[in-house]
Amino acid sequence: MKRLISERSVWPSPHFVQEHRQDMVAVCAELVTGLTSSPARLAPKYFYDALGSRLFDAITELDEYYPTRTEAAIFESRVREMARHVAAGAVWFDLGAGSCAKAASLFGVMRPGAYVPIDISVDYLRGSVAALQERHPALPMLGLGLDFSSALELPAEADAWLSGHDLRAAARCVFYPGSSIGNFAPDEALRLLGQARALCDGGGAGSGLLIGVDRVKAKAVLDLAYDDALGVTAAFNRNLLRHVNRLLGSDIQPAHWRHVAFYNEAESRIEMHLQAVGAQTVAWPGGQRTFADGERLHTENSYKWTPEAFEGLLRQAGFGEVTHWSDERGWFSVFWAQAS
Ligand code: AVI
Repeated sequence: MKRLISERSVWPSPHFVQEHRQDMVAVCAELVTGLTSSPARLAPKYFYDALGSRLFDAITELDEYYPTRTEAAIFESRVREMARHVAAGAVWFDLGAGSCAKAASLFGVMRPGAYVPIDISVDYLRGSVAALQERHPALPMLGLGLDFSSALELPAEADAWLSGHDLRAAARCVFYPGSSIGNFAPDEALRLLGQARALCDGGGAGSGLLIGVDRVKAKAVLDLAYDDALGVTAAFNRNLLRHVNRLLGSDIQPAHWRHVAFYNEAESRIEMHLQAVGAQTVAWPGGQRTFADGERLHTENSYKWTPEAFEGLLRQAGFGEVTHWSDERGWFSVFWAQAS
């Protein structure tokens, strides 16, 4: 006991580890490759500068954008059933935690043993985790700055933190709400789910993945959810260009690009593009590209799944028993996938 207390005191809670460092040379190279590809493309991760994150929060309040409130209602009404699957005392790994609000709303029923929010930047987590720690002073918390979209792997310091809290053998719950898995192409989603399974395997019995998934539905509903009447999603899409200008030093004129979003039924995905209004040349230090009138720049895919197809993906990733809960309209599902 004495040993435990002194080891724990080495880790004041919350503790933070910044694993990901933005490499500006690599970022610029990636942006130039995207801008000069045919068709041009920019990765959706560049939506989320400070203004983009606020615009996304505004999207979640729109009448047309049903996923956030539908998922919240599923959690609210089914959390007790979910708690029969998720082990009390589990270490929760919250992927893309942001404000940490979704996980925190489940703590009362789920009773985690530790909380590990993961986001690309620890700076973004600092404020939210500090406030959460005040509400849950006894819950060990570790904020991890990690770009899990390229690889979901715990840094050595996180392993040491778990050992220091005697949590190496505890069950693990990988929590990935918000249907962000839809922003990965199926092969990339499979890779990420496989890594989530490996993360679960590092823990004890009863580990698994709790994940929110947006479902295939009528095209009219999907089209509106990504092209709202107020134009908030259009602003979110165009803001990517401002962010790219800041990162790359380019001179793209957001006003000269039109928001285009539609459900591609053959691919089961929403596609978001920006379409050039008039021919234009975009320049950046060391390069340029001319876009013809009407030419498109691809900014995001958001894949929609049937429960059967997503369960198949979970099994392919190595998960065992799968359970899911959904809303009355069958628009959204929350899956629990047991690791072993
Ligand atoms: C973050 N992600 C789940 C959102 C989605 O629905 O694919 C991003 C988004 N793009 C436009 N609206 C919302």
